[in-house]
Amino acid sequence: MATKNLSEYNVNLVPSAKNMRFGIVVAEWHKHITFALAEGSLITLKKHGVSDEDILVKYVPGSFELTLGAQFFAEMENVDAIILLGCVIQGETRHFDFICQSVTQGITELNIKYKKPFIFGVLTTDNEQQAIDRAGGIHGNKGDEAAVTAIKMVNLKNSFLK
Ligand code: DLZ
Repeated sequence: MATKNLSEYNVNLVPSAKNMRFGIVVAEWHKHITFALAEGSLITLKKHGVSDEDILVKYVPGSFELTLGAQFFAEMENVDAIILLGCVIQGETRHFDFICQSVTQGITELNIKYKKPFIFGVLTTDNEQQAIDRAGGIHGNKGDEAAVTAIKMVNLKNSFLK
């Protein structure tokens, strides 16, 4: 099966993000990957009209802490959506399963609890190369995809409020 390029999308289907405000939580584990994801999200948000002062970036130690970091954003900052960026690479132990399960479940619960978009920008890969390929490599950048998803979801929510 062909792998989707995470940075390719129809620009015409992305609404203007002017006046939207975003939080980004970045896990420091595998930071050569996650910082590249953050760079992708920043560039994409700005490309669609978000101003520098409307993008807040915070860091957590690992992907396991992304959920709580995002909850802090929801409770203490006035943001329309929060993008969670991490990278979990399969190792020799079952840590991978526990972290992936925790962050996936955590993000799902945050979406429901706060009724605002929390975007899953976590790479879960078998090895480091697969992660590099999706952090600005041959398969694009998951950070770009997460930013586009965040903009679309804020726009969707706003469409119900009009
Ligand atoms: C402990 C751990 C391991 C083994 N692997 C990863 C990983 O691949 N990606 C990641 O983001 N974090 C990893 N962590 C750290 C946990 O997310 C968490 O920070 C610690 O378990 C807290 O002590």
